Amino acid sequence: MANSLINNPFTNPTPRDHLEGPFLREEVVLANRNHGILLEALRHDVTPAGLHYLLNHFDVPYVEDAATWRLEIGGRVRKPLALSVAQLKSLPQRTLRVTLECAGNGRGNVSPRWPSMPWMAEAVGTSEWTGTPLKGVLEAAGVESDAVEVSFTGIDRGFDRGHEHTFGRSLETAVAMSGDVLLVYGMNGQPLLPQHGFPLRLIVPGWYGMASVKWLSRIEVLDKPFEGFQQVQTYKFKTNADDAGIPITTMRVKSLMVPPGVPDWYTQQRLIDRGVTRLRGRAWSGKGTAIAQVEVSINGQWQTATLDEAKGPFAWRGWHIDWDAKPGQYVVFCRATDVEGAMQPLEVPFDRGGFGNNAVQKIQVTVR
Ligand SMILES: Nc1nc2c(c(=O)[nH]1)N[C@H]1C(S)=C(S)[C@@H](COP(=O)(O)O)O[C@H]1N2
Ligand SMILES: [Mo]
Repeated sequence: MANSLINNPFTNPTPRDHLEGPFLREEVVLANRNHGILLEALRHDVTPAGLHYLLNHFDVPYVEDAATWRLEIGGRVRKPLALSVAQLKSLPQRTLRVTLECAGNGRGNVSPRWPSMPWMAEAVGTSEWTGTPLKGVLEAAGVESDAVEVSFTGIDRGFDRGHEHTFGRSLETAVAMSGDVLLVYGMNGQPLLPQHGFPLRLIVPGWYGMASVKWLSRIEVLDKPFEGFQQVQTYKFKTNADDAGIPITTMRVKSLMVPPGVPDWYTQQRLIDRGVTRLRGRAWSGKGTAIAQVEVSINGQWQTATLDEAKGPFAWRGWHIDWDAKPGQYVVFCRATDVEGAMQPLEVPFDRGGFGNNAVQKIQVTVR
């Protein structure tokens, strides 16, 4: 049969559209592959690696022998390089505690929702990432003066909306050259796990997760903007299909609560005993912006939470508050404000792709 007669479902996919109501089979399959943090694990300052959320567009590459891995640096550089992980490990080492959040976190609560990975609230985690600053490697390669962007490409490949591509993203040169962007080989003091980018990934502190390219194999310095699918065709805030969109960059201010009390298995609703109970959670923002305040609302009564010690500019901040709970039904939520004055909205902001939902997380609690 001639190729042209084969109706290729990848290059000619069924159109997707917004929907309400039950999750589709495709969304459930994605949710089974890409797990979130268990919200009780928000108790940990540093998320144990196995509890960190996971977002993979395609398959996790099988890297049998890290010794043969090379990171190529090319494009508009004076001296193209191909570095092994061992060579990167011999360069100045830096460990940064960084909270990562998926830009699609909260998509499942947007109405109508875009069919994709249906995150509710749990696509966030904090790790101690160890690597070497990208800046030093770019300087060693010698960035040409006409450089405008730097692109980063993994080795995972697949299709999205008819386009075959390898996962890749870019940063403006000035962002790439900020000393905080790291070429990472360690997570919480251990080698990266396969699903988190072994043997090498990028970490872009303060940005939503898509910027932190896993299985990083090529860096290209460009004299014009990068046109990769994941840069141009997605990760834009849009109000409708014709909207050119605003590129998604740094994280919006947000907070989450460790679910209080005990859950019901099926509904995951919460039950606590009367008396003083400590509510705890985490708050974070993007760009290294500190948290100024966390407020807690219990059936509409606002109180200011106590902030725990800050653990670095890019890591979430713990908070707590004591609640003398009386029997009844409650809706409990927390709201963070950062030092630039950005505050979480009470209502879910609409975005076409369900990106950037930083609305407060409302928890139903029964006190007995
Ligand atoms: N190569 C590659 N890098 C990637 C992705 C991917 O699918 N492929 N997903 C990105 C997205 S959307 C997010 S949110 C983070 C998730 O990182 P984690 O799975 O280590 O938590 O990785 C980013 N880097
Ligand atoms: Mo993501």
